[in-house]
Amino acid sequence: MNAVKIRGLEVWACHGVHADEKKQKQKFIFDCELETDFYHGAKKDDLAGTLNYSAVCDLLVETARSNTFNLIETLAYTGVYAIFKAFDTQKITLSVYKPQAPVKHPFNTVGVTVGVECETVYLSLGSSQGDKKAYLDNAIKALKKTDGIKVKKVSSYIETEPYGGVAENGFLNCAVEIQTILTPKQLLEEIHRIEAENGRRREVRWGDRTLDIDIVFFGNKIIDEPDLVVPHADYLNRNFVLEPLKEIAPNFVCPDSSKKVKDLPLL
Ligand code: GSY
Repeated sequence: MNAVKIRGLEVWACHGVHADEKKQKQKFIFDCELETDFYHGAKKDDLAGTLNYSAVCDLLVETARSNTFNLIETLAYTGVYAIFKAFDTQKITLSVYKPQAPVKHPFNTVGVTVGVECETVYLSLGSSQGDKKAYLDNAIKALKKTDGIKVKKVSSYIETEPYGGVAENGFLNCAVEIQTILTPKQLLEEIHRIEAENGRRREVRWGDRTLDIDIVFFGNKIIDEPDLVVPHADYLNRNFVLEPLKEIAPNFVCPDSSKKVKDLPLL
């Protein structure tokens, strides 16, 4: 494991619940640890092969100075999202300290820590109502705009027959590879938000819908909870999931079977 570390980065900015904290700058301190593979950067002695800690400091200072938050929790998450967007890193740990916080007792400092890990996730998108292509396009745009998500690959859009015996319209389907620092439940919340913003009603199970986004794989995780099953419970029976996945992730190893996606049979 390789990591770039920043300790004690000082910035004067306006964050706090009290009105005067929003006007009067006070001191905030960042500690940051970014997991990244700089083996080749070190071997070539080349800054391009690692994370530039000075650029990370610039980004954190800019994030702190250009916002005014009530909570250092929000400042910490905003910093984490900014780092994730700008740099290639597997793991981010960011602490924010507020040594001049309005606490009526002698104290050293107060602070919070956010720790996240980056996972590769495969999503299956489908639409069978209205302007189907526009719904898939909108979903991809919304994923790109979501904090903590980077869209890496999008498959071709394919026309498919309705599956499951309830929906009547033909579907347009695709698969999307994202990298995310959200947890599975946080990602599910964002997916539900994007579906709702695109007119999705949860009325008829298996029925026609403007937009459906399913999590097929979440890294190597196996999840079996009432509201989330990963890998997707029925993906092996759905050519409309497998075909686009074979296009963008042929060598992904399915965590439930250890088979590569390219070797999964179409039905
Ligand atoms: O769970 C996905 C929604 N859905 C689809 C779909 O996306 N494509 C096809 N072909 N049939 C479907 N039936 C349902 S429900």
